[in-house]
Amino acid sequence: MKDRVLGTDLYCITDEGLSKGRDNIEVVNELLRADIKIIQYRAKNKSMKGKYEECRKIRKLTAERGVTFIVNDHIDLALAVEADGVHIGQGDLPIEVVRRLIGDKMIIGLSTHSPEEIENGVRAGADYLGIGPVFSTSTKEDASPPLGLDYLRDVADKIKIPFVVIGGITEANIGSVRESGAECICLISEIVGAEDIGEKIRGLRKCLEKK
Ligand code: TZP
Ligand code: MG
Repeated sequence: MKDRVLGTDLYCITDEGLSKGRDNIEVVNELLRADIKIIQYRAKNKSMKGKYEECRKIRKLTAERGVTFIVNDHIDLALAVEADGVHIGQGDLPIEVVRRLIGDKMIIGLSTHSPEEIENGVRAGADYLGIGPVFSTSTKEDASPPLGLDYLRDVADKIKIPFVVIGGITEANIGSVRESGAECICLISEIVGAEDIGEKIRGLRKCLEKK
């Protein structure tokens, strides 16, 4: 699984509150139809049992298609459904501890917001880093201030492991994110909130092709 951590396309994250009445399973099916290769399950307002039931279904759907499945926040949930990895933040358990719990085969993604966090995350053994928010966003309640494209350009060349850029990315600005050094790009509201998720993904990929 680690041979294809991230890639150079889009990374999609679930958010039922933004999905226009569609549940996470419907959204995941749309993402799979659009040939998305990495999906993260992120659900803030749901019981653990509810999350488990959804993740089990998503694990099955993604495994059938060879799609990488990452669980946000919950190491126990990631283990329980045999996800490919877990994505954690700066306030979660230290990477070394997560690694001890989940072993070497699973992917660990870490959100970062500064060069120091990047350096520490790489040293601690993260498999990939999240860089963001690059632009301002209202999707994440406790998002830190936007880092901007100059920051992205500064760090992109120096990061020695795969990274994904996130936060406020839309069809209008995704080209500038790619031009600033991002290979893998993550969007939440722009994709899950689209009327037609497949069409939105095709539009986003067109913007990337032009770069
Ligand atoms: N982490 C940093 S910004 C963000 C997360 C989870 C939210 C990104 O959502 P959107 O809708 O693509 O701005
Ligand atoms: Mg988190």
